[in-house]
Amino acid sequence: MALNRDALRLYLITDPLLCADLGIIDTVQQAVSGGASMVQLRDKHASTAERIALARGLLAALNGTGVPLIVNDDLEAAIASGADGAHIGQSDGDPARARAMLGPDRILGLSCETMQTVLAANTMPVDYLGLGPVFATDSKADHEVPIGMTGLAAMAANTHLPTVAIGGLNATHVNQVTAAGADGLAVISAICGQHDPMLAATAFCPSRHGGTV
Ligand code: TZP
Ligand code: MG
Repeated sequence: MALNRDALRLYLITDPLLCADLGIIDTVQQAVSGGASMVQLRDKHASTAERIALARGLLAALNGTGVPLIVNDDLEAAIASGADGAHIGQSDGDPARARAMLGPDRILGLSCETMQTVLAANTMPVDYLGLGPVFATDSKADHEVPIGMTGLAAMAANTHLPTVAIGGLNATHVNQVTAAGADGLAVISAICGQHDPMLAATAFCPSRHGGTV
């Protein structure tokens, strides 16, 4: 399992509607120029063939950057495209089965919305946990009850696995999320659909613009 914890620092998740103007590939390229350190292709309505094609395009765009590409929900697309891994939720099947399909080297992420699921994940063959939603968000329909920064801290303290916080987060939350013990922030709307995705990503990465945070 080949995940570098640092890759979770700024995890961009793509949304086809929010990225419609600029396009997913340009959005990702600009965000990575601004410091996005991991990318997830997430499109609930695409076919596997469409996901494979888009993932291949993204892999070409990311080539040489060292930024891993993860495919949401679709193990077949992750494998066929040559992506670096897959991300699944609690209702997307057994993580052990996902691991068996992906093999030992691809990255496998799992979403956890409760402490119970975090504790269960501690003995599962996954590489990182997505914890949230921290705050309510319009980017995910019917999301679970927000855990808040307090819930995030409790959940991060109860796992040895790398963690990324998700849900309603923007650049103003970097310090709080770090203090809560998560390795990074996963975001959709703070970057996708923003006028300047590079600038939007840079705001999460103080060292890139000489900040002191
Ligand atoms: N899972 C939990 S919240 C969420 C997902 C995919 C959406 C996060 O989007 P945003 O715009 O960063 O709140
Ligand atoms: Mg899912």
